[in-house]
This record gives sequence, C-alpha cells and structure tokens, in this order.
Amino acid sequence: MQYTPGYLSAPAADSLLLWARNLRWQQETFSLYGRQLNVPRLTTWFGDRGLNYRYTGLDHPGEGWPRELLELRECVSRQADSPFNFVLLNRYDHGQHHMGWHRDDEREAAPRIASLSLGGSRRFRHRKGPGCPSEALDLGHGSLLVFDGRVQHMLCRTKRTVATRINLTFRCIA
Ligand SMILES: O=C(O)CCC(=O)C(=O)O
Repeated sequence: MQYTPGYLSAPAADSLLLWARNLRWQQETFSLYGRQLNVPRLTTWFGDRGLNYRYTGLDHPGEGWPRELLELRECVSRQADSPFNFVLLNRYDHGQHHMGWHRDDEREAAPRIASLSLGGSRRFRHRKGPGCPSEALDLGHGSLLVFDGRVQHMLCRTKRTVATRINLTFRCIA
C-alpha cells in the first residue's frame, strides 16, 4: 500500500469532484438467490476505445477518455509506474453506500491499481485473506492509494453522516 494524502491540491481536487458529480452515473444490480439487488454505490467508467473490462458478469466497454482526465491519467501512471488504460469510478452518496471484501484479481487486469479519492473521507480496510487481521486507512479528499488488487480490500459502511465520496480506480486491462 502506497498512500499519498493530498496527492492533488485542494483546488484541483475540488474542481475534479465538481466535474465528476455531473457524470452519467449508473445503478448496477446483481442477482442473489433469484432476486435483483442494487449494488450499494453508483458506478461509471472510461477507458481506451475497444477495451472491455468485464467483472461480476457485467461488461464495461471503453469509449475513450474525457479531456478532464487525460493529464491526471499521465501523472497517476507515472506515480504508480503503470500504463493505465481504464478508470472505474465509484460514487458513495451516504454511509450505507460501501464495497464489501473482495479482490480485483481478474485474469485480464494487471494487479496494480491507483485509487484517487474525492469528497468525504471514508475508511478503507485491507487484509491478507479471510480471518486475517485487517488494517485501516482513512482515504481523504485528493489522496492517492496505489495497491495490489489481489490483496483483499473493502470500503466500510458508516453510521456517521458523510459527504458524497467519489473514487477513481485507474487500472490496466489486457
Ligand atoms: O472506493 C474505494 O476506495 C474502494 C474501491 C475498490 O475497492 C475497487 O474499486 O475495487
């Protein structure tokens, strides 16, 4: 885990957050015992044209990059030493929006992920595997976390009132 608080200046993080709030967000669903349930967050993405990031049974085709992310992608790629070609954005509007324990270990995705956080600070946990002790990191506005997606990780629920958080996870998809 390589955590850089204040990776973006406050004004740069503020203006990226404003821009990101107005993207076309999707409510994805998953099926459990025959019922369709909402994923507890909103999602959108960008990627190189022709790419398709498929996870949890859903396709996420790349259709190019908005100019607002081009320079950021270059900087984050240099910082993480990885040529990112896809970014998945998650939006957490309140404390019940979260992401449970999982690994990002799809065969077509490189393990290195760079995660930029905007908005309300939220607690991220990581651990070697089920039953292992976990460590916590509070991901603040404008921070960057570079990590290995094969490590189990999650974004915790909270009962606190929290501001909307948007997170951009830069990835390299084959
Ligand atoms: O929102 C976060 O910081 C966690 C995102 C995450 O775990 C993921 O996209 O795989």
